[in-house]
Amino acid sequence: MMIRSDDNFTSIRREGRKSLKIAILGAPNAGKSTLVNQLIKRSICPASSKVHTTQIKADAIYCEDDTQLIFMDTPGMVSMTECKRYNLAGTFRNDPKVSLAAADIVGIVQDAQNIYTRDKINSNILEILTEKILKKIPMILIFNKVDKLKNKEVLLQLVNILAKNKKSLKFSDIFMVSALTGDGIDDLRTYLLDSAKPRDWQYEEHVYSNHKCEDIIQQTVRAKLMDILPNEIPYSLKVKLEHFEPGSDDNVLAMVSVTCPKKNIARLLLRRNKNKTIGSRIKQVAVMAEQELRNAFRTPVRLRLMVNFPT
Ligand SMILES: Nc1nc2c(ncn2[C@@H]2O[C@H](COP(=O)(O)OP(=O)(O)O)[C@@H](O)[C@H]2O)c(=O)[nH]1
Ligand SMILES: [Mg+2]
Repeated sequence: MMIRSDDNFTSIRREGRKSLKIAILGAPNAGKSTLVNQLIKRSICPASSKVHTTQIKADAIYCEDDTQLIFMDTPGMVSMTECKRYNLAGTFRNDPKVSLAAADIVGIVQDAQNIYTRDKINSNILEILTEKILKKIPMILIFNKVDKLKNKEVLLQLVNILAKNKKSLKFSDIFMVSALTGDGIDDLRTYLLDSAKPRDWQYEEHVYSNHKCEDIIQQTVRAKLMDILPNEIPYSLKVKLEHFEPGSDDNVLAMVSVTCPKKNIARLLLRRNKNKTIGSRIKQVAVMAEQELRNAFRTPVRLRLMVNFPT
């Protein structure tokens, strides 16, 4: 009899639960990862000013009251040719499709600042939005980087082109946000919370990512290197977590190695910046990554970076 009453208790507790899986798609650099971080209020999806920062899909989880939102951040959509030319992992082509198949709703992120791409939906995205998917899964359009627009009328024009046209995709709703400043983010989150479906949660309440802490640390260091190093240089570096130690009071200690293909790149990282207050570039990377990881894990993080190069 005890067992049955426990069972009932569990099912009653779970009955009120709701969840929603959101696939976030968009061109490289549209701000997908930054947006997801804002929506879940933690920096667990590494973002940078360069393309191809996100190499593999990640679930980012946000819980509020009875509702669980699962955001599926994806690498930016690339064509087969780009994939081959830049030697990108298969995840770049495949992950957006996998996320799409699991989604309750799709958010297409459009960079409203980019005058070359803002008035059309990325062709690689259109390619994977098959008839079947369009019929089954509702879509929302999210204009990002509106903080960069001096003239907001542009947005109205873009809406007309992308959503009010006979040939355009059907969007259930349109949002205008700045993932950088947080503008419009609360509205979008509330909309998603309200759209959640009654069903059990996929993740336990305390889980906020399906990636391991170790992977988030490594990806964050890589993203900061991408922000701080010029041109193609960061793509040639190997970033590896050498040591990871969850400390006593919930804090984290990590050591990450950065292996450079050439000595002059190592020098670039290690040289003191003359007019910057914080010493070398590698020191700057460590400080920025530490800050972001504190925000991700909500616990103190001590990060050591080590630069290796061929002798
Ligand atoms: N000004 C501005 N920059 C943004 C905004 N959202 C993202 N960014 C920047 O755009 C760049 C690419 O962001 P990221 O999230 O890595 O894009 P992703 O490749 O789509 O995941 C980064 O330098 C971000 O700081 C925004 O709303 N406004
Ligand atoms: Mg990204």
